Amino acid sequence: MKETKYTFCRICEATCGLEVDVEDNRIAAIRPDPAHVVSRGYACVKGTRWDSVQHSPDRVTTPLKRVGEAFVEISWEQALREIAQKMKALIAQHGPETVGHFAGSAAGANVLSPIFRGALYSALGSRRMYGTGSCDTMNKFRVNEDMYGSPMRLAHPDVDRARFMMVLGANPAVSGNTLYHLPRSRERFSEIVKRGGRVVFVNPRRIETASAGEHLFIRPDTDVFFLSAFLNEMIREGHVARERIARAMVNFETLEKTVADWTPERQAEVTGVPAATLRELVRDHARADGAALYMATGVNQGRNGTLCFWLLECINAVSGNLDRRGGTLMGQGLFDMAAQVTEDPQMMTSRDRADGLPTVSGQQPSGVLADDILEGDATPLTALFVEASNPLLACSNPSGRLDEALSKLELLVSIDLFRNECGDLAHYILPAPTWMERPEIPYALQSFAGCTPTPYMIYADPVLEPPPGVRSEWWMFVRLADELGLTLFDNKLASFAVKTMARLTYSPLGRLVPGPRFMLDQMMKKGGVPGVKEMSSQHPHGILLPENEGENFLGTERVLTPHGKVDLAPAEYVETYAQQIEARFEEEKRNVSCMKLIGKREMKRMNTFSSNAERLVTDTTNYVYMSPDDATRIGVANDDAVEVESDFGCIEIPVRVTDEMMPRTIAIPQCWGHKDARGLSHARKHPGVNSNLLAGDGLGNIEALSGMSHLSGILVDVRPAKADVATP
Ligand SMILES: Nc1nc2c(c(=O)[nH]1)N[C@H]1C(S)=C(S)[C@@H](COP(=O)(O)OP(=O)(O)OC[C@H]3O[C@@H](n4cnc5c(=O)[nH]c(N)nc54)[C@H](O)[C@@H]3O)O[C@H]1N2
Ligand SMILES: Nc1nc2c(c(=O)[nH]1)N[C@H]1C(S)=C(S)[C@@H](COP(=O)(O)OP(=O)(O)OC[C@H]3O[C@@H](n4cnc5c(=O)[nH]c(N)nc54)[C@H](O)[C@@H]3O)O[C@H]1N2
Ligand code: SF4
Ligand SMILES: [Mo]
Repeated sequence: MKETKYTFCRICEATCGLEVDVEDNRIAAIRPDPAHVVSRGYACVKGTRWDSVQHSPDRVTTPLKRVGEAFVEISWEQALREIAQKMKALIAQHGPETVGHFAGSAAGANVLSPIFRGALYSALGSRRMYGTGSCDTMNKFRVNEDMYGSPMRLAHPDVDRARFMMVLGANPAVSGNTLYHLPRSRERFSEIVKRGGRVVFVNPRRIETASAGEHLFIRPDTDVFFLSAFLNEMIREGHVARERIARAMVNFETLEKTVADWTPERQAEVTGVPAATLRELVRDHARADGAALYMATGVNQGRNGTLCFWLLECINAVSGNLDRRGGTLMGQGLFDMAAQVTEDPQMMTSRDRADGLPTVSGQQPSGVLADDILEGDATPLTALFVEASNPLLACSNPSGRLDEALSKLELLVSIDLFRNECGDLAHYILPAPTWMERPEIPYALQSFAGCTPTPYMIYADPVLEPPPGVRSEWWMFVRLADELGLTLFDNKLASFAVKTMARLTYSPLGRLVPGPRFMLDQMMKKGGVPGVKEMSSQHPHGILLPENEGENFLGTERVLTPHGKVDLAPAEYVETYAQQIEARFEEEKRNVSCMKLIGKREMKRMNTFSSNAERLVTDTTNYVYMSPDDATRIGVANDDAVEVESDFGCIEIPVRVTDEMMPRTIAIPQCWGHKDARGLSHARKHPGVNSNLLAGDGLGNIEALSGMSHLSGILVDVRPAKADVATP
């Protein structure tokens, strides 16, 4: 019998509402949910064609063990027992820090997994948590901690009331936006223009979202100079909220001094943004009744991600736009996650790695993963769990060094829906449910920190029954702790309770024990919204919560710094800035005519994993995009193959010429390169090229304040390929 169910998509942070027809536990159709309280009938093709992933014949539905080159099916009991035994042996030899964990982007959508993952590793005594957070956003968490007192105290633009917005290094219409909830982004940005405001997208590529406003080219990885000059010009012109600064912020004078040398003319030498344009932007920003600057992945992945986000947040704060309607707001979620994480030393920045690199918000830099395995300091990393990730394609992998490292591990466990490239190297693959098979509320930052201009809550029951052989991630972590004899949550009673719950969950008594649904129910009720039963029966499209009117952060106990004020000039940033910025400027001037490589997200592809969806991906390869000027200079045209070479590797890839690209910049859609994917039958047919073979790893290629990998703005040489073959 066909039944229509309501849920929300968890492929990206837009979490659009979906209407799903289900028949015999299979998806018959997926449509955008017109009644969802925020997405209101918007969903993209990745969401509406999710059935192609969900029902892929390649899905792993039972634990697999590698025996030689082959994978054999084993029971959960055997898998957990053998993995725990191996872990015990390695820990006995090297200590608990020999075990690490790597969480990918899809793990971010899973609200329960981190709670139990954290409990397992804390009981184990290992802080070796890596993840794709150091490919996308660790710099932001670092800055939040230093300026506002907690990595999760994260401001978001009040898009629906702003009258000026500047967006650097993000493409929300394609990406669905990050770290705040913004479905229907193009429409909402267009509204700003209709209200008489301005929206400016600062980007080396004329992006899809730019049609909602204006576009301004900037040379990759030079935003730090642009933002310095913007801030300095703003201060010089007196567009500063003196009373707010005096009342609620510290170190304004230091900030003022730090950027004092940056004039619009000076930044123009390397950014490509004319001085007059910058002045006009500063003027309009100051005039607007509500203005917000936002930056994301493209800038985060540069060499100055932390300094850029610091300057950007300072512009928002000093101009008086932080914590006001139409500016940037600090949301309130079901509970105060930002305050709670300050009590967990693992979540606060530490520098206890031997190489001095920081652990930010609980994550060590993924760019040193290969080093930690191949060259390990006191404790070599010999065992790694990879949850919802495909680091071989997603992370910097200079000339395949990460492949070499992962294949040297004594124990590699992939927790995934599929046998991806990392799974091919794994000793065990543990199959997990898809988001359609989990009960859930939206991403932690939305639900627990209120990062959304439209406060709302939604809960979705599973739309489908998972295959009988798959197990939830939270269950795997609890069962492993059980096998290893660890006490979870530092509390014998709580530990006993969750272990018993896990033991029973997939037994015939499973329906009687409180599971994820119960945990979510408790969280929601404590947070003052209806529980799961009422939400699923009465509010399947979500409920709107009271709007955030601002003026509820500055000067309150929600500022979690020791002095209770916003720190405009954390000492380490000022020092780093003083040490690096002039040298980087000189370097940029020297390199002004060199080519730089950036990434490009595509509508139909979610990182590495939608490439196996037949109904989504029909392109046979990825391309390198370049401007007509560059194509003429290099002497290539559409479909010609070029070699792209960096200090770290060389790839061959066909060309697409487009005036979307800023001259001297090329873009290559990342997360392709599936040629060796034995477990991904569709992706293997159109492998494309892995652009991360060109990215560097190790200490010198990591942003030292936050541990972010340098994945955008990489210097490259581009030349016609020697062989006359267009595709790799
Ligand atoms: N369709 C699709 N959606 C996705 C994903 C996907 O793979 N496909 N991935 C998801 C994930 S994991 C994330 S983290 C988010 C990311 O979402 P976003 O933060 O929006 O990231 P991108 O879409 O990569 O956009 C980054 C932009 O930065 C620009 N850029 C590159 N270098 C620079 C620079 O130095 N300066 C400036 N100013 N701009 C620069 C690029 O041209 C690009 O347009 O998207 C999520 N959503
Ligand atoms: N050059 C360059 N490189 C980049 C980027 C860039 O902009 N430029 N972006 C970076 C960013 S922001 C990110 S986040 C990474 C993305 O890197 P990853 O997070 O590694 O990539 P994904 O393809 O999203 O996820 C990988 C795996 O998660 C599995 N999966 C999906 N859902 C679930 C689930 O619910 N549970 C489990 N257990 N597994 C699941 C999929 O099957 C897939 O095999 O790439 C990074 N790499
Ligand atoms: S925009 Fe993101 S959340 Fe919305 S349907 Fe597409 S992938 Fe899903
Ligand atoms: Mo990401």
